[in-house]
Amino acid sequence: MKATAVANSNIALVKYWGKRDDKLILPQNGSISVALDGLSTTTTVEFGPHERDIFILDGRERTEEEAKRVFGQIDLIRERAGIGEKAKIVSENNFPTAAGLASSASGAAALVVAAAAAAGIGLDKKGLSVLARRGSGSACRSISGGFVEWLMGEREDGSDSYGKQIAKPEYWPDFRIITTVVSKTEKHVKSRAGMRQTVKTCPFYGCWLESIGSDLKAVRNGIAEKDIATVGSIAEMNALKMHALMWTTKPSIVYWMPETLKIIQNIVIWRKEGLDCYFTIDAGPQVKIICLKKEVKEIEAKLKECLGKVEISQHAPGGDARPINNHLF
Ligand code: 2P0
Repeated sequence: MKATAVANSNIALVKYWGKRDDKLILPQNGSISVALDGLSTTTTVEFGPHERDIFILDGRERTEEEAKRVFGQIDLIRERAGIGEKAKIVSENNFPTAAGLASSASGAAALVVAAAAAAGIGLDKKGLSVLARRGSGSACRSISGGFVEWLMGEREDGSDSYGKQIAKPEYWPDFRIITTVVSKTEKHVKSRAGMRQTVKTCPFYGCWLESIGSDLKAVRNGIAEKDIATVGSIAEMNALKMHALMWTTKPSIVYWMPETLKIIQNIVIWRKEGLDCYFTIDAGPQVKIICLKKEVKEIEAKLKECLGKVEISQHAPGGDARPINNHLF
């Protein structure tokens, strides 16, 4: 009744920002992401004679309130498996949890894969993705590796809203995301609350939804053709559109820091000078750079020149979430 799984984080090229159903976590629009090799969560789940559910993340036992989402997912698995035993869950990220590198996605995906295996329920990738979605929307895109589209679905029960692989990591092995950590300050508005407020108050939300179909199509085609200019430029514009929504939400949500703007302005200049690089930004100040392997060295050198000391790392498309044999306890 014990199992362990590892899952990669993912970065959206076409973003998810807004729900049509808060409880089931059903999105207002489809999104596309790439799994990040080297940024992962490992989780061990054991169902057994524990007095209560226990969740330990990065060496610290979490409070009931902090563990609410995790225990909610465990309840779904218990219900599915028809078991009543309590769970001990130990989880480790190989990157800083609050650095804006999407730990909720890899966390909820690793949890579902480990818990389903520990409970002895066989689920296919679609079933796992639907359950991962219930922990955190973006987590449904971390069950499969490579490039993944979250199909928004139509059904009220959410059974057709899941992450579907559109290209394996080996299909485009030279694709890279460079991550930067410009600030480690905890974000002032969590994604969940921020997107709810945007749907409610942003006057441009309808425009966003109208433009998503063409962004999804262009990025899908760009991936199929391994066309970095198409994927990068559409992803960049899509991220700017999402931040325009955030800025024009009431009260406004501005995640950018001075360094965020400094990097994006430089990327535009470097591109004019002939370097093929594009940016994307999530619900935080960190800038992620979209490029090909052959440009990484030069981009990293330029980033260091522009920012001085900055944490950067490069990530190829990562693999599927999967069970492993090395348990954490
Ligand atoms: C994304 N983000 O597509 C977008 C872009 C942040 C900005 O998915 O409420 O942690 O758990 O579904 O998945 C972050 O939101 O939110 C996110 P919930 P989630 O990657």
